[in-house]
Amino acid sequence: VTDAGDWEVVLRGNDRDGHHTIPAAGLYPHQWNWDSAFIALGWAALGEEDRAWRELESLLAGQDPTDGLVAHIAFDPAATSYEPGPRWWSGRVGGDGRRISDISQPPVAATIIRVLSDSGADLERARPLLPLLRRWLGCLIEDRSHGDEPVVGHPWETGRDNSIDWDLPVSAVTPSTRVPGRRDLAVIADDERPPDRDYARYYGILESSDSFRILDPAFSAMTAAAAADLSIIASDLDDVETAGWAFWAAGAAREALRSRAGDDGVAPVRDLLSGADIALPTASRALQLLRGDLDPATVELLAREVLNGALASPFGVRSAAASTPGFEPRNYWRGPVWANVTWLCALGLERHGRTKAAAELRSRLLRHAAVEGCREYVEPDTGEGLGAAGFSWTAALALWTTS
Ligand code: 9WN
Repeated sequence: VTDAGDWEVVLRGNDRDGHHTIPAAGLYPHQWNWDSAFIALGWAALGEEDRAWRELESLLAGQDPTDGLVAHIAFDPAATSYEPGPRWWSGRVGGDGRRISDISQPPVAATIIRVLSDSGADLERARPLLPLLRRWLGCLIEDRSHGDEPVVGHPWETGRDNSIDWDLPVSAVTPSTRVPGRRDLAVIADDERPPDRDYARYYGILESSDSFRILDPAFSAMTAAAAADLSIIASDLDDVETAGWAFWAAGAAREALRSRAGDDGVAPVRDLLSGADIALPTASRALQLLRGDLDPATVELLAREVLNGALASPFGVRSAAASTPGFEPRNYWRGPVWANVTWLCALGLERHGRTKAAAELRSRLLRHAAVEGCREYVEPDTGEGLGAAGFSWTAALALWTTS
């Protein structure tokens, strides 16, 4: 069993000079975007509020000053073991001089700051971050958008890399013939990671950047929530201008989701290249619990799905229901349970007033985090630990949940 002492050891072991925390040693040696946001909660739970803010500050210091993008990876020049490394991207450099990728990740940082502030952290520390958050969300909701939802240009951008949701659009991509050796497979078993066939297409998108363009309702819901949370923290800091813009942005993204939702109130994935709507029982549904404007009937439906329906697991929320064609209970985002999805769904439920349901999901998250090795993801029925060991956000979210 893994407990608070081990979770703390994981975070301290993955700390890089008090600047940022890597997701997992051996597999992910750089700073990742949404990882750092979740990880900040772990530092705060350890009583290290200053370190929590530094995690968020270093994330935003890597922002591209030209267009506001906060990339999915800010590269550590000392780490060379990860592919695709900086040479695969266009040469972007963050404001702090680090090389960064050309794609983003779900912008949960603003939501994390609101959660920190709600639990008593000194919000004054967020003041210099407000313009950076505003530019990042502006880049997603205004500059890279389709009907007020962010256009997602790579499966890595969703954070749910090989989700079954993207099988159709990924299958239309021309595979690259220049895929470097799979370093991830030196550390993780093949059947827990995407196959070479998928990687050839992930690199294919890097070579032909408009070959994957989708709307991910989970990414959109997290963006809408981030904008709503930015509006609240900006207003708490008397930054009326930022608060006003963010309020508008949250409303626009929510309205866009609402306008293309099905009869059950839940929006599908849309492949913008083929025009197909893809409605599968995956985490793309569950994460829409973060939409503040859901009708009570939709909240009830999704609450049932994640607590005792198709997406429920004793260890949290499944990345895909067992009934999804292509479900693989041990493979990455094609079925296993991930702690960040469970935690975000709990937050959504709590914000809809479903306190008991949120508490139940959090107790399942702790069951995941107690699995030997503090693993990246777990098998949804057995709780078998999978992927990286010593995974930072699993540790951080467990520390936060028990603090
Ligand atoms: C690509 C770091 C990241 C997470 C993602 C997860 C995985 C990377 C990879 O690891 O993606 O970004 O190499 O597989 O899918 O959510 O942020 O933990």
